[in-house]
Amino acid sequence: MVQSLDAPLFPGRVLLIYDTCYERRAAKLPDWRWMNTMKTRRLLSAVTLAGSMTTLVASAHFQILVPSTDLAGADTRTVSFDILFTHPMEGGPVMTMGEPVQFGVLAGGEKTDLRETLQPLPIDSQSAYTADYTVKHPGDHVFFLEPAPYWEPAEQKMIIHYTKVVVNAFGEEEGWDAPVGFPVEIEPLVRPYGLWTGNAFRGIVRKHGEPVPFAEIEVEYWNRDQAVAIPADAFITQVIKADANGVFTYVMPRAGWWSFAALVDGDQPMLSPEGGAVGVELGGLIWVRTVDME
Ligand SMILES: [Cu+2]
Repeated sequence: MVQSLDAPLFPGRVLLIYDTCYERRAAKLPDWRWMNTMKTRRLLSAVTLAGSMTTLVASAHFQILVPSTDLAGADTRTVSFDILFTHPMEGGPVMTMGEPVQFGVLAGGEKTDLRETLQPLPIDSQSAYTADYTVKHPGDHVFFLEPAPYWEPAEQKMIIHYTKVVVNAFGEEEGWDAPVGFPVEIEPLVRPYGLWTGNAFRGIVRKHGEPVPFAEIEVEYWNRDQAVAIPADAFITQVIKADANGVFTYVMPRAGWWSFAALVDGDQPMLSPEGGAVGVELGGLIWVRTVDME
């Protein structure tokens, strides 16, 4: 979600370049107190970068697909999912989700369509979902979601975040690296569950199955209850690049859920709700959980 500002910014003229989410958050407030929020400070600092071309890292959207556990067992056979589109490190706002195109599980080499299990669960009046799944047999379960394309007017592009998360059942470790077959997908090079805080996560970014050299990956922590203070905007989204083989590494410094979003451009433009043909951001996301050593 990097946006180039190649138009000159004229002094004395307020040029608003922001995520539509901000607009919605602002609309909920009775006055201009929201001008004091961090997001607005980021906006204003971008505006004051007058003159030539600069780069604004817009707030990062992430598709959340987070289960109640990554380790299903006798006491946790039923796994519940949080499914929402938001900015996980900032703790919001929530962006509305259309009806998902795919939601399913890949286990034992077979895919099962789980769309019928999706339950609408609006958050802050925005469409989001939950779903329950009871594991039936041991082994790795790769849950996957293809959300409806999301129109981001501020960036004039459609966004599709193909998202997966792996849940192990009853300790049989088989299948965690099986590809879902998304157009862009992260192949984990680390077993993506049972991870300690401080472990490194590694993966290969693949587009149509082929590694993507120097792919860009955004990393965010799901900062539930805003437990982590954000000292400066640069801490919200960690930005890393893959190497020449499409392989990336990131060390996760805190217990909780982490998301890795490999971002590539779609091959084909899409029609926006406003009518024009626009570019498409394709994300390949994987969520992993870290646990503190006690
Ligand atoms: Cu957003």
